[in-house]
Amino acid sequence: MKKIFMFLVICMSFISVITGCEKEKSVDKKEAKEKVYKIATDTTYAPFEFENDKGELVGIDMELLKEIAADQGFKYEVNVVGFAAALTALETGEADGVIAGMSITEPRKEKYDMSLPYFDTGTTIGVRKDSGIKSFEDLRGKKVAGKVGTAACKFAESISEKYGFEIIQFEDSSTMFQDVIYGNTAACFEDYPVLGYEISRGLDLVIPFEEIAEPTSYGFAVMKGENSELLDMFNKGLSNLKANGKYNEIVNKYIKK
Ligand code: ASN
Repeated sequence: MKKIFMFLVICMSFISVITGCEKEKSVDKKEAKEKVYKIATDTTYAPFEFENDKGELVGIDMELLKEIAADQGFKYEVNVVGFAAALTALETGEADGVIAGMSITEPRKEKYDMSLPYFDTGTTIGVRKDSGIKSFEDLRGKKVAGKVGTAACKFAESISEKYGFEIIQFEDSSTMFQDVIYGNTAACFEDYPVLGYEISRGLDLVIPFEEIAEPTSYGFAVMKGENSELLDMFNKGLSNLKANGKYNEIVNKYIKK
């Protein structure tokens, strides 16, 4: 009899633990739908985030975020702060998430939780047509440009000693591109989808070789262990958009084959 009683007590407490958890989970979900998530992003980083002729913030990231939020039913606001500042905002809790053409890299995965990959990328360089630069070797003794905190700039740092060049850092990609056009720096290190897109819309630079350094993919980031419900919704929404054709629709709008 005593044994049966003990068994019942254990069962009851187990059930209350389970229902307790369930309750918390459903409150979390409700909160997630009511909360206005703060999403930080880069300044001009076409075709992922940039202002169109009408002054509207558009791009693959912006449209994916909009459709994912609609699909998953969450609210958000976007803060355009620049890439390094977006990461700082995430780290200080001013932002809940970052979408900014952000590469999924090993060091970042230690600090942030990153979504499923949503776009292939990798690093290349942009140079002036008349520069004669055809390889990293040709950068010896020269100044090159990189954007603060980016994977491309970290890659430049990793090979700067080997190829003997100095890196000048910029806060945003457009100023960095202009610096190469003016001839102050000999090359800029940037992601090929971004540089390629800008060249296709008239930026006066060329990509001198085909090899892509450190190929990876873009992902959405939250601080490690935080905002997991937001990351889950992003991943679920992204999968739904891939399945229902909206993902392709958005990408094809910007990248013409
Ligand atoms: N592509 C950059 C990185 O992943 C981010 C950016 O420049 N918006 O580091």
